[in-house]
Parts: sequence; structure tokens; C-alpha cells
Amino acid sequence: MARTTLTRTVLAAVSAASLFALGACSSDAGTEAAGGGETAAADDGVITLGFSQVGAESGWRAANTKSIQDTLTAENGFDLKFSDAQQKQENQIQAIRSYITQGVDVIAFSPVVETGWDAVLQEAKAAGIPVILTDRAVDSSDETLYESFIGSDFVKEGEMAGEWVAEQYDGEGYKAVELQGTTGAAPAIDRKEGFASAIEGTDIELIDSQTGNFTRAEGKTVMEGFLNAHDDIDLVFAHNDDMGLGAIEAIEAAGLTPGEDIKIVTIDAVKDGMQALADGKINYIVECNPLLGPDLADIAKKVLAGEEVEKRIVVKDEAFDQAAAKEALPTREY
Ligand code: GYE
Repeated sequence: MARTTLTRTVLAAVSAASLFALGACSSDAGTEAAGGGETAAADDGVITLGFSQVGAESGWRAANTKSIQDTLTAENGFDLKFSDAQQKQENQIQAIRSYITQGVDVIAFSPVVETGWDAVLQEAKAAGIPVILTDRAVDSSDETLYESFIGSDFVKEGEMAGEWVAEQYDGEGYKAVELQGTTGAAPAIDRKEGFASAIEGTDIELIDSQTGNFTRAEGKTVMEGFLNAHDDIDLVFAHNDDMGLGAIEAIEAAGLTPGEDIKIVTIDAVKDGMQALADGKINYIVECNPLLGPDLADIAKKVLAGEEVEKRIVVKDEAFDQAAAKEALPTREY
């Protein structure tokens, strides 16, 4: 997977990682020090990793979960403990606390929203358990609360979507609506910001914007509301494919042709989205690569071995128009 390093690991993170490694090595076989971070698992070479997933809200999430479960296997030296938070922060906090109590070697999670993590991350730190963020960022001023953050640049994704829209439709007085991701989630905040900055200075006007919580069902309901409230919508920007697919259903039910009467631009590029793009119902998709399992496995191993890790690993994303989707579909992994 192509990647760019934004930030070099700070010295403090390296020494923290070394401490974790020391702790892991000095534990006695057969004992699990609950909350101590010194686990029996590390002694037999198996890394016990507790992963708290956001939920199962989208095709992207399904591909992300599969990547993690397919990579963090016993053959690869992992004992994966996996939990699904059903898009609720309190469930994630509970899962992380339970991983701390179980004394796992490392905790990884994809934070459903950006804020409100400091207390539980402090608890993990106090227990000597390193934390790796995948996919979504936390908004915390204390960077020592996690070892590394692996994921896409969501502002850039929003910008790429907005730049394409500006290139194609500036000058035509387009009225656009936006289906936002989960309120408070990093990809919702950042994609909104990126898109807005890219269409600034054009005559494309954002006339409505609401959350569809990254799901197909809510995307459809919110789009129905938009269609009832406005009779002049030219374009939908959806923060993910699933909400765009929900919007397609609402547009078709209203007797309009998605991709023609109302243009649709989304983010993710998962199978169903790419199919709709190839079929002409979506006009453009910015990719968000969900295959984060291999990077997570790599970083977890390095952290526990006391090796230096990159504080921020940015996953590189492409973008597809209808012709590119037709070409890419047959060999697409997700
Ligand atoms: O775009 C969306 C999913 O956090 C990048 O979450 C992820 C987003 C993804 O529900 O489909």
C-alpha cells in the first residue's frame, strides 16, 4: 500500500514503546496481569490485540473489518479480540476498558467521534498498554496517548471531490446538497471542510447539508427530505458511497434519473459504489482505502518490539470517474 509519512516519530514515543516492550518481555508465562500491560501472550510470541470497531454501518466498514480479521490471525502471530460498538462512543469506551482489564498487549480502535477519549486513553497509558488508532483520528492535545494513527487524509478527500465538481460544473449555477457522515466523526468534519474549501469562489451553492450517519437507510431518508424541501437540486455530495446509494433510491423514487438529472459525488469507492458509478448513477468517487489490516499488524509488532514507529501513516487514495470505474471494477479488491 502506498503511503506518505507526515510526521517522524518523536523521541518520547520511541522511549514509551521501548518501555512497553520491556514490560511485555518481563512477564511470567501463564500469568495475565490485569491492567498491568504485562501479558502472558507476549511470552509465547502471540500478540493479543483488542480492537474496537466503529460498527457495521457501511460497505467500507465491512471491508475494513475483513482486512483486520484476515490479517490479525493466529498464523500471523495474533490473538485478535474484536468488538463492534454499533456507532456508539460509550460502547467503545466500555470495550477499551474491558481490554485494559484483560491486560491485552495492545489496543487498537477506530474512534466513532473525535472528542472525549482522553480519560480512557489515560487509563490505557497508566496500565502500560500501547494504543494504535486506525482509520479515524482523535482530537486530543496529548499525542502521547497513542503510538500511531493509520488512516486517510479526509480533508484531502473532500477537496478532491470538490475540485472535480468545480472543474465540471462551475459556471452553471449548480445547487448542491450534502449528506454528511456521523456528526462529530473525523471523516464527516474533514470531508465537509475539504469540499467547502474546494468549491469556494465558484458559483456552486451548497443549499442544504445534513447527517445521514454514513448509512444507506439514513442517506435515503435525508435525501427524501431534501427533495421535498427543494425542487432545484443539481448535485449531491455524499460523505460515503452508502449514503449516495441511499440517495439514488430516493431520487429514482421521485421519478428522476440519478447521475443525469441530479449528479452524485461520493467518497469510498467500495464495490457497490463503483458499480453504481460504472452504471452511470454516480458521477465521481474519491477512494478511501479500507485495507488497514496489514499496516496495523506491522505497527503493532514494531511497537511491542520497541521499534520506532511513524506517528502518522497516511493512506494514499485515488479517484474514479465513470470510465475509470468500468476499467477498475474487475480487479477491485473491495
Ligand atoms: O468513509 C464510511 C464509514 O471512517 C473512513 O466510515 C471511514 C468512514 C467511511 O462508515 O463509509
